[in-house]
Amino acid sequence: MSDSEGRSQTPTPAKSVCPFCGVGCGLTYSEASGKGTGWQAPVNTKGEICPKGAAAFEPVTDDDRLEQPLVRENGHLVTAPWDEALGRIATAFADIVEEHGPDALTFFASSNCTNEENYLFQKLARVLGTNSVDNCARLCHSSTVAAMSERLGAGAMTNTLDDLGEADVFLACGANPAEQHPVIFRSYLLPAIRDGTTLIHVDPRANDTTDAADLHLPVTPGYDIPLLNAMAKVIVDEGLVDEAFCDERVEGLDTLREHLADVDVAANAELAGVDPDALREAARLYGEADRAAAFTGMGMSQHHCGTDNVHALLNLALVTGNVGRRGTGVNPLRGQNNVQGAGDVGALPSVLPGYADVTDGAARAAVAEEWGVEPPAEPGLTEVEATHAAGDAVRGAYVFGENPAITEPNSGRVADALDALDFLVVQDLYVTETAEHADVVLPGSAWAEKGGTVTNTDRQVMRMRPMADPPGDARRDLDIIQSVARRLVGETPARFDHDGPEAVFDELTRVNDLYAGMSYDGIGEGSQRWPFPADADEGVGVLHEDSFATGERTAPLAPVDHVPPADDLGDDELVLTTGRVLQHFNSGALTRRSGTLMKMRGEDVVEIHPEDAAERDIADGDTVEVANGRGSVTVEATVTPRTTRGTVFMTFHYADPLVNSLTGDTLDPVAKIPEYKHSAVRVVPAT
Ligand SMILES: Nc1nc2c(c(=O)[nH]1)N[C@H]1C(S)=C(S)[C@@H](COP(=O)(O)OP(=O)(O)OC[C@H]3O[C@@H](n4cnc5c(=O)[nH]c(N)nc54)[C@H](O)[C@@H]3O)O[C@H]1N2
Ligand SMILES: Nc1nc2c(c(=O)[nH]1)N[C@H]1C(S)=C(S)[C@@H](COP(=O)(O)OP(=O)(O)OC[C@H]3O[C@@H](n4cnc5c(=O)[nH]c(N)nc54)[C@H](O)[C@@H]3O)O[C@H]1N2
Ligand code: SF4
Ligand SMILES: [Mo]
Repeated sequence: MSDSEGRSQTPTPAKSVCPFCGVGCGLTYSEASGKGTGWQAPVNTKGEICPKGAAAFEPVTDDDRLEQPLVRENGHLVTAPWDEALGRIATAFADIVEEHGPDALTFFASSNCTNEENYLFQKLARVLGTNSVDNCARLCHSSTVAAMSERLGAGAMTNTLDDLGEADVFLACGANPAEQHPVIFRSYLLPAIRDGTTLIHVDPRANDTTDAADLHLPVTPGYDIPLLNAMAKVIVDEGLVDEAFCDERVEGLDTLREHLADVDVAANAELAGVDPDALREAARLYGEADRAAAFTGMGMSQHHCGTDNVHALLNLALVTGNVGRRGTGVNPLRGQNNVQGAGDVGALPSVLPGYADVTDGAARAAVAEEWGVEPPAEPGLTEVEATHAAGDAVRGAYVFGENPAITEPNSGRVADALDALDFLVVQDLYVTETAEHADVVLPGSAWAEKGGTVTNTDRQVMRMRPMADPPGDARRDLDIIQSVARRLVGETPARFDHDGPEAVFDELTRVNDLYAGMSYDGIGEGSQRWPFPADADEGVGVLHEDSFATGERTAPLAPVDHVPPADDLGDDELVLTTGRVLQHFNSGALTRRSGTLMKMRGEDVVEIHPEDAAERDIADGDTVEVANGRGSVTVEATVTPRTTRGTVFMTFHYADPLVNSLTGDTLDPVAKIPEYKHSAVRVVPAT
């Protein structure tokens, strides 16, 4: 179909990248089926995709897409011309800056959007005079990145998808790649497992990943440190330390040994809710392997001790010499198709493009040379911190491609915070639950309506290509950001007039050392991987081979102690942990609107163990109330032994039940990530 201006929502096939997870599968349009189909791209080399990829064109052809800007009039959102919507933003933001200074503005960038869009978005924040720009990497792997950057000098996957299959052992801790990174699981991990690689899965609930595991440790949520420390103790006691590697590449082995001296393996196993013999077996399998690769996910990162959780895992990898070689390492499987890139291009409050610290004067000067404006020197607010400051220090927010009303913790508080802002701008495809609080809503472009680059979980920069036009008066996100910026920044020398994404990427390569030397032509239909040194064709594969990314030959060990979860557990209470399923994505903004995916999984359930259910007179299929002091939801119970005793599980993919009305907002002190994976709740039959 085309509209009167010749815009077409019927896609024309082109080689692009899936808009959902960080695997980064090549995706194009099948004219035969009207669905997404894979092409032979850098990651999915045989064109394989998962059900979300197949459904990815539904938002492109959806009649419910936002087609006009909206502005708030007498309490209601009404359509308005672009000029008026942009004018209102310019006036409101200028007033806020004049009255309260630029740090009263906050910018939520989008890990669902391109490097070019995020680069210009963070540039806009900084040219306006604030470093308060963040993206929802904060909510997923910020703790992982904090621990890994401190210890190894880089927060990204140490290894590549291609070499991981050489591992003898996979240790997956708090990650469920069978559902969350399906093409990595099926095309890279499962073939190795079938070929003899042993999979150890540490997860409070059995899921599709566990089904492929040789050993399952059903840890109680929040108790990974006791478990990992006990594994380290077994490794140290049983002579499984790689002494040669430690001599050359590791510091602090004696201190770690002393710290572990008091650890009682059986007591730690009991605390963590796992069988001590199974824990010992896991330690031996990992410690004896020639090559062991660890994967770490949200079960580790989303705790108020998330950074320490990852430190405990890094200790294991370092003492056993499992870093810097093929088939080893510590590998965070990243979230959205461009969460890696959003950080790489500087959409974070404490770093500039390429992770240069904002407090580093030389780094600021280097950026100023390109922009003509120097970014501020003080780190800005993180997401959640910014939400908590809404109405006080923060008066205006620009939310680009995120849905915090559903996804930030303690949603009752989030809704109040969004309403407490003087002015909220949301740029999205739909009138989302967040947009309902907005003063101006800008209609953006879906993935298949734009070009640009995204960076996947193993650091490969790939190109997206447009296949359709945005519907109605909706515009490409890059054009929108440029228009807003030109209205807001006035007479500064900073450029926001690039002729398309390639010109923005060229500028990015000049200010981001990791991307230096990359180009659209060089990427072509393949990928370029960071770091991208001048003498490499494809970028560096395995990191930390001869020296760590810190520049040092050695990395320190970091002894850590158990940190009790923020919520105390009352006698009749259970632990609620939250996560994901294959068919839906994050806030569900796209997947809840997909007929195909809703047919596969229409509504949420709470998974509860049979003994916990029996104690509460709950039968499979009953409607129950899950509640605590923060909120309450009503949901159907699935009684299943796959979740561990004492723990219940729900997803956060639905607006109703809104699981984040139950989660707490205590933050990890280093990374500021919330504790999504442990909340105390009562579960009772609904009356
Ligand atoms: N299908 C699908 N795929 C996705 C997404 C999606 O929404 N849907 N989202 C993308 C994003 S943004 C991200 S960040 C990634 C996340 O990918 P994952 O890290 O795999 O995501 P989760 O399901 O949140 O958490 C993983 C597992 O942690 C377990 N867990 C809970 N608490 C604990 C604990 O205390 N300790 C341990 N060891 N495990 C625990 C949960 O039971 C769950 O199986 O997925 C990406 N891919
Ligand atoms: N309880 C609980 N809560 C969690 C988590 C958990 O495990 N448990 N996980 C956390 C994690 S890891 C993450 S990453 C966050 C995710 O939190 P969010 O980023 O808030 O969630 P998304 O659903 O990915 O939001 C994407 C938004 O962008 C819009 N969008 C998609 N594509 C485009 C585009 O091309 N252009 C524009 N303009 N808009 C677009 C979508 O419509 C949607 O509204 O949730 C966090 N919240
Ligand atoms: S595995 Fe991830 S990137 Fe690949 S098709 Fe599925 S959602 Fe898209
Ligand atoms: Mo995420």
